Amino acid sequence: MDYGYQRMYINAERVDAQSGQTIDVFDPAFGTVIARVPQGNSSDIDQAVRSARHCFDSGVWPGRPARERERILLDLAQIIRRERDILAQTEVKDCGKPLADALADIDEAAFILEYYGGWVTKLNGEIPPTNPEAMSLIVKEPIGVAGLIIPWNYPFLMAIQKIAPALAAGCTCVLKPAEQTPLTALALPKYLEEALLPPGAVNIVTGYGDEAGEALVKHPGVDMISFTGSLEVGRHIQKTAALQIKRVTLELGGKSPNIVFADTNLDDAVAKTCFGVFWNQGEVCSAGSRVIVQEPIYDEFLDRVDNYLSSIKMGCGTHPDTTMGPLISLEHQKRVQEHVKSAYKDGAQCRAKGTLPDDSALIHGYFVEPMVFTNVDMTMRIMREEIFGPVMAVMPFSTEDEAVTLANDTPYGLAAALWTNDIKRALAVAKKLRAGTVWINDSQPAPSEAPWGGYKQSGQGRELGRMGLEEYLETKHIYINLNRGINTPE
Ligand code: TAP
Repeated sequence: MDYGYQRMYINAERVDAQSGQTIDVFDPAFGTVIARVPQGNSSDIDQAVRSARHCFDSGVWPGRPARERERILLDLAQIIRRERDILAQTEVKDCGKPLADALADIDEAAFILEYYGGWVTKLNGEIPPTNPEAMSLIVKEPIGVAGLIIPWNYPFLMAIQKIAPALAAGCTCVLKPAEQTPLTALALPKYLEEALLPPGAVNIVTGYGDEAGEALVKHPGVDMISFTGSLEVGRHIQKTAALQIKRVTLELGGKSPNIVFADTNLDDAVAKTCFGVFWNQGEVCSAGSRVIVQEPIYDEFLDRVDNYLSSIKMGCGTHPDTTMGPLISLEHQKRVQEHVKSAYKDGAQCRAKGTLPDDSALIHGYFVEPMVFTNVDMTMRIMREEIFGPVMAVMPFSTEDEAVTLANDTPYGLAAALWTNDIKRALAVAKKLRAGTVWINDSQPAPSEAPWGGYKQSGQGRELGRMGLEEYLETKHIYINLNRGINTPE
């Protein structure tokens, strides 16, 4: 499938980059070019921010009656549901994930639009009790123009995860998709127009992070940045935005622990622990890649993981049997292979490997076989650094305290999972884990009604749920002196 040349979207027009330059987009299963998109730079970002600024400052979007804004978000959700197959197929070609996973992403994106659409008419303020001679109105207002910067592992879902709360809050926005995966974002404009979103409310600029992304962060017309991506870039963005005291929310990486106590139901624990490491090819910020297993069940746990590994079917995401696709790019494939080399060098042992696709047509795809390492300790890179690939590391523990210490021994704090049949222990350990999400007897569910975000260096702020909406809001206090009459003009 060739997607040809796809334009960016500024002020409801499809536009080229002002420089005329383009970026090639690859199908990671075959390593072939399937599309070209504009290489936007600071001039294009400036146009997009002006468009978003105008739509916001003129009140075209934030001044619209709440029920009309709600309607537009709900209509957009319906359109996305109608177009789910085509969007999911495009997502598979763009980022390699299996079709079933891409369909689930699109469905969740539609739900997120419905969820935040529902909030639009329910953003009440407060009247706190102060003194009888005054009244304080606490009102919520949109922060203004939001710059939205997203990675490549859930391209469409991440785009909607940011656009939906921004619009629900009354903000307008400029989205910069990842350079590797711009195609489903660029499919959005016709749906936005069908839902009757006004020009300028959503603008989409494709381009490189250090050019278009950097310009978005630096632009004085942008009131906040919502960023999802790596710790390194997140840190840089926070520093840059600090010069303008710009609000920044950061959803960064993780090295999530997965603690398996000996009293757990092993069938469930093994299946979901493996899922939590290997789904989406391990390209998941919350992947539970540090598996910590209590000594009495350590050997049996590993035997069962071997079986899981042999059931993984790698291949092209569009094939119905495929359960694991390629990594996103040649560069990322090399990065993951470097991590594997360093694990060997540090003395880790590869316990089991999956098998690469047997289809010769996929020889140039960016595949890396799933792997399980043992003989690891917390000094090794494999236990400390985010790999963002299908690599599991397993180590034994003895006591509950030891498990908690190992789990928290990381600068990250995005998520953690624990497996036990003892509810008292489950809650006690959950409270001690320093992570934004703790799963008890599960791994990876992230319902969009609940907040998502990290402790420590996994980020700041929250996405999803009501808290995710509040990131796009300002709070205003209006104080009324009730001792003074206010005359209503004739
Ligand atoms: P990054 O390299 O950080 O890129 C993320 C986005 O930032 C891309 O759009 C990128 O543009 C852009 N960018 C790069 N440099 C920039 C700069 N100087 N200024 C502004 N924007 C810039 O991450 P990635 O490799 O795409 O994604 C993997 C990382 O994302 C992992 O660390 C993963 O944990 C994290 N992640 C976190 C979460 C949550 S919810 N916490 C979810 C998914 C992924 P280009 O496309 O040009 O590079």
